[in-house]
Amino acid sequence: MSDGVFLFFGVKDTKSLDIVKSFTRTFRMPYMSPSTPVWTDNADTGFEIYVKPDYTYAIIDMILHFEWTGKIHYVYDSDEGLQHIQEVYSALREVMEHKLAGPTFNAKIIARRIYNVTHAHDELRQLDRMESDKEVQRFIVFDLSSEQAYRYILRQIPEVGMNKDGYHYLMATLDFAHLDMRRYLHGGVNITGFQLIDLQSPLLRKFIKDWNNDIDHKPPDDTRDPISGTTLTYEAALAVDAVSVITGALKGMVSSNPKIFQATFRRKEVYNYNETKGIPCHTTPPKPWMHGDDIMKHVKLLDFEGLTGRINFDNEGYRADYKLDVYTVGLDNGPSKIGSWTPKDRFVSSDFRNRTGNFIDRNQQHIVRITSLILPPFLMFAEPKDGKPHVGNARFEGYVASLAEEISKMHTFEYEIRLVKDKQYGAFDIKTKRWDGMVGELLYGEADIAIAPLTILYTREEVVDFTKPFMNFGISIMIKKPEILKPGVFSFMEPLEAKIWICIVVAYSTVSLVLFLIGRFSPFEWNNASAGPIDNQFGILNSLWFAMGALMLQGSDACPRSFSGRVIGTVWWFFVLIIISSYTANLAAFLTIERMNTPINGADDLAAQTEIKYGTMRSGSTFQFFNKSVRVPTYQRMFQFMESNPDVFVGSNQEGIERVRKSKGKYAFLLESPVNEYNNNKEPCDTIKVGNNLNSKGYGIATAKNSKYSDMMNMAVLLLMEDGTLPKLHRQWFKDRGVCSASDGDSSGKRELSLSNVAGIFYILVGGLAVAVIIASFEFLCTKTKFLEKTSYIKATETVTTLLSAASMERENGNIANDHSNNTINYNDRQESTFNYTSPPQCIGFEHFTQGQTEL
Ligand code: CWD
Repeated sequence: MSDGVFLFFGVKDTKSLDIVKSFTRTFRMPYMSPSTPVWTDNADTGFEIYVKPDYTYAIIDMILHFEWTGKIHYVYDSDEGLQHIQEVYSALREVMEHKLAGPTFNAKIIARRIYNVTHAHDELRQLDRMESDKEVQRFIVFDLSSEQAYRYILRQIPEVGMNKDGYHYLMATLDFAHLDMRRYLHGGVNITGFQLIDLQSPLLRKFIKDWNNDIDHKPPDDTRDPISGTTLTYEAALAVDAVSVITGALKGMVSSNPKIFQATFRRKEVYNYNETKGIPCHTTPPKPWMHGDDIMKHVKLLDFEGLTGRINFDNEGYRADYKLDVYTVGLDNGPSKIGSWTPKDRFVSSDFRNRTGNFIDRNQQHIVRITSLILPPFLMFAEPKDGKPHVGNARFEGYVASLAEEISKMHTFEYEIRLVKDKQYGAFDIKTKRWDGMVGELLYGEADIAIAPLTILYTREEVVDFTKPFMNFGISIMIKKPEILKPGVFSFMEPLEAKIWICIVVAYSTVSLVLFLIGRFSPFEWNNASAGPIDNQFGILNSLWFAMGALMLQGSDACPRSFSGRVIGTVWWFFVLIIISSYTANLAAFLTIERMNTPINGADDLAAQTEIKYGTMRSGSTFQFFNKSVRVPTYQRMFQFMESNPDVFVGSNQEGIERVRKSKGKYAFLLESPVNEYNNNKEPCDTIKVGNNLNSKGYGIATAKNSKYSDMMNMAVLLLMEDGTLPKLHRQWFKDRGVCSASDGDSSGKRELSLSNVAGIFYILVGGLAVAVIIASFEFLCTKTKFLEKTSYIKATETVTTLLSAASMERENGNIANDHSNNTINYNDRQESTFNYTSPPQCIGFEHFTQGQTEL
């Protein structure tokens, strides 16, 4: 370092790990290693760059893919190998604990270290003897530290007779295509391994051509690769790529700042911070390398195609998007590619192989494996016929089973419906770095087609192919069906809201008052004395009576005489006309339609409360929808609520629906609309869908990426949609099997009027009668007093009459002048017309008594 270095380039193993780390960290000195990455829990690496990709998870995935259940002998020869065992062991333990590879998968790792490959012979013999049972399949992983070691082991295996049927080897080499497999072609043994360099890559071919032009041509030796004819090992390719990484990073630094190294080079020496020559290790405090951080930054920015595939690094300095081709050698089969492995998609098969890794006879017609899951009415177990259980595809019925049959008829292929092992749709698990569910089965070659309510999602489309949607849907809300509202006795009041009733009362009072005032002030409301007795009909009671008559569409005998009074009458009648028509129009609907007391009418209602809990399926696109809805505050709030109450999530749709049914209205389930609508139409008819769908998505048929089935399935979906088969299947499985009638809870169900609907008007009638009787009693009491008064008045009149007749007699006798002009009598300051009293004007009532002076 004191001579001046830009970065270290060297091998690193577990023994030197701490020293290297300590140096790189203290001096901020990048360290590029072609060794297998050494993973540590300690996060403060920071200055290490690994050009060799990690393949531990590739080993795990191959074990899972071939379902190596039972003992797995893990043979290794270095500390790195030991570290891999630990990772493989803990990953498999997790897979078994969570039954991610099915309930029967059970692998037991037995570690065997070989200290010297020359002694591997004895180890292998011991291993062969251990498993003497001929029927037992022997699974062995070789994780060796050098390519020479693999070559050596491959020479030893036939010597101990372990190159025969029943042996399965997994070589953790990255140079499988370079291994000599000629002695393994006829023994029946299966050997799988990885290949880092893509031997078909044009870049590699160009590199080799250039290289061969640069060096003396040598005749091909017998270690030449049988596939490509190149002898370039992956280690050499990694060295080339490592140099490209360094030059790429330095170029990047210069292009972002052309003067970056100006102060670094002086008199052909490297200076640090313009101060020290090189980077002395003994200064206190240590002076770090001035370009260390910048070099690391530019290394991590690199992304280019190298000889070992795409080269880019993650934040910790490990290769990010690399690809390992997976090759196998089997009976009479030379090394052939069976798929590829990437850190993101994991193992993607490109060949048909059975579970133990044997090739399926290619001439034999392949039975298409359709993966799906049980979810009525998409897929259900068919009822046994005549007590006999069904076999094969007849075990299933439903939309998916019918659709699979239609497609198979169209493209004439044989198929087998299988249920997805983990009952999942398909999500990427960050922990195991694997896709689960149906997507995982397609990706890892365990199924050919997925026909199920599988949502077309961007993340899935990246790893599998989807057809056009065969059904559209949206996320919807299912709640327990609320009680039907009992009609209230005053339900005839419901057509108008309370505010309108109040306004009508206010309008009525105001109109009556204004009419009364106008009656008082308008001279035209008063009968002129010359035209008859002075009279005004619109006292307060008559005004109220007039307005009420109009409101009840009955009218009254009192009519305004003045123009102003008639204007009031006209506008009031018009008002009444509109109000009554509106009321009548609404009344029928309010009395005859049953309504429910629905507490939730949509997502906003759900989000605004916490009393009714709500949740989704724990995995699946519905969960993802809420998880990713960062732009819609309502959905974001809903997800926060669900996350803080994790018990609201359920494992399956059936569980969610059952929970809605049993939670007495305190749980709402968010699920996809077809399943929601189907279940609401099934016994016991106690759930309903509320509100609009929250989004709009489609279910598609999925196939492995670029699979031969992709186009076939897409065409089938389009054809079946166009010829009406898909709508027919939808009707058959979703609509025709419904059992709940509209009256079982449809909010628009019509029915007869019940007494309780109209009971209120009977109450009003009875109440009115009672009030009338009471008032009549008061009237009677009032008039009785009057009657008594009147009786004395009559007596007085009789006296006057007597007097008058006496006077007349006297006049006849010549005593009194004949004067009829003033034949009135004062009675308690009131003058009452006997005619008027016995025959009062209609509808005037008590008013009659208050009119003051009247002629007798
Ligand atoms: N899925 C879901 O997430 N919610 C649902 O209600 C139903 Cl029916 C299914 C799974 C989803 N379709 C997927 O593909 O993930």
